[in-house]
Amino acid sequence: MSSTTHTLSSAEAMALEDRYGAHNYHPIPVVLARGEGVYVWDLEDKRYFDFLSAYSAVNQGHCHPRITAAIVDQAQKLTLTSRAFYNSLLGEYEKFITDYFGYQRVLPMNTGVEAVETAIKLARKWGHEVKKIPESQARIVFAESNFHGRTLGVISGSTDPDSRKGFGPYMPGYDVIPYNRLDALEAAVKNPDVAAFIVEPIQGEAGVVVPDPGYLKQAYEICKAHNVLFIGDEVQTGLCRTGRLLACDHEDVRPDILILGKALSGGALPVSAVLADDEIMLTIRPGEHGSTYGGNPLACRVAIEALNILRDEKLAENAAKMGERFRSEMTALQQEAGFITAVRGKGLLNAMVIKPFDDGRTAWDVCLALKDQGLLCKPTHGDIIRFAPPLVINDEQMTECVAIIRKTILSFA
Ligand code: IF1
Repeated sequence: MSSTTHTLSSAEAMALEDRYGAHNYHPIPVVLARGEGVYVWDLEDKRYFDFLSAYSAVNQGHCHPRITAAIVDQAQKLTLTSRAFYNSLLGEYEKFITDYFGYQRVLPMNTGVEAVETAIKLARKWGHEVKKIPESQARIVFAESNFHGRTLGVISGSTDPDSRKGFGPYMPGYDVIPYNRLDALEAAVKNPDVAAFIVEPIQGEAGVVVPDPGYLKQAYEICKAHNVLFIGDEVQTGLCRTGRLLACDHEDVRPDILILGKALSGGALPVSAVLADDEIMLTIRPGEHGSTYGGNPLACRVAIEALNILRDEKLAENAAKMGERFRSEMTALQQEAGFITAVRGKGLLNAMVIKPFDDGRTAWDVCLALKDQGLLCKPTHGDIIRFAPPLVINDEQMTECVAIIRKTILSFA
C-alpha cells in the first residue's frame, strides 16, 4: 500500500528507509512530517524544538511564509531554463547578492560542496593564469578536521577517516595544516605553488571549534603577504548563524573567495553561491564550468527572499543576543552537571562536550533523552552535542528549551 493512501506511522517510515534506502546515515529515531519556525512535528503529531536547523540551512525558520509564497508564485511561472539561455531573474539576483555581500561577481551553484569545488577550481585557475604557477602545479591548503562536503575532490583534503576511508585514490595538490596555527599556515604558503588556503571561520562538524581571536585576520594577512587566496567556507557559519552576517565579519576579514550555501534558500531547495572579484572570477570563461540547475529562476527568487528575511527580521542581532544567553545558561549548567567538559560557540552555533558516562552511555543517549523531552539535536564525533536552533527563536522559546536541556542533562548527573 503506498503512503499516499494512509499516513505512515514513524515505525513504518523508518522501516521503509531501512529496507529500501542506502545506509549512509544513522539518524536520531524521529520521523519529521511538518515544520514551522523553530518547531517540527513527527508523524504522531508530537512537537519538537529543532536545535539542529538542518545543519544551519533553516536559519529563517521552517517553512517561512515569505519563502513559501515566493516558491509557489515562481513555480507557476518558470522554474528551470538551464544556462543555455538567459532567464529573467538571474541578472537581478546576481546584482542583488553581489551588492548584499560587497563582491563584483557571483557564480551560482546548488549544493554547498558544488560551491566548494567551484572555489577550488577558481583558485587553481587563478593560480595558473594570474599567479603564474606552472600548469597543474597549483596547491590548495586545507585545515585539519575540516568539513567542506563529500565529493572526491573535497574529501581529498579531509582528515576525517569516515569521510575518506575506502574512497581513494585522492585528488593530488593538497596540503593539510593544523587549524588555528598561524605558524603552520606561514610555513605552508611559503611554497610559491600554493594558490589558496580554504578554511571554515568556525569548524562546524569538528564540533564547533572556534579559533583564537585574531586567527582569521592574521591568517588572511599571511595569505595576502604570500599572494595566496583566502577562501572562506561560510556554508554553515554564514547567513547570520554566528551573530554577524558572516562569521568572517567578527574579524573584518573579506575572503577573496566567499562560499555560501544552506540557508541561502532558507531550507527550501539547494542554493549555493561563490562570490569573488573580477581578477579571480573571470579566469573561468564560457564553457569551462557550470551546472544544470545553477542560477535557475526558482532558486534566484527564493534566495532573494531568504536574504531579505535575514535583514528584515534582524536575525544576526537575534542570533548574537540569544547565543549569549544560551552560552551563559549552559555554562551555569556545566558547573552543576560535572560531566560537561566544554561549552563553546558564537551566536546560535554552539556545542557542549559531554564526558562519556561510567555506565557506557554517551552524548548519543543524551540526544535521545532530549528527543523524548521534545528537543532535537545530534552529536558529532561521539561526545559533542551541537545546539543550533533557527535564528528566529524568541526569549520565551529559549526559556523553554533551556529548561528542557537543563532537566535532561541533570537527569544524567
Ligand atoms: C552531511 C556535516 C555539517 C559544511 C561546510 C560545505 C558543506 C557543508 C562548512 C557541504 C555541509 C552538512 C553536510 C551534511 C551534514 C552537514 C554537516 F555534519 F556533514 F559536517 F553541517 F557540519 N561546507 N555540511 O558544513 O554542503 O554539499 O552538504 O550542501 O553530509 O551529512 P552540502
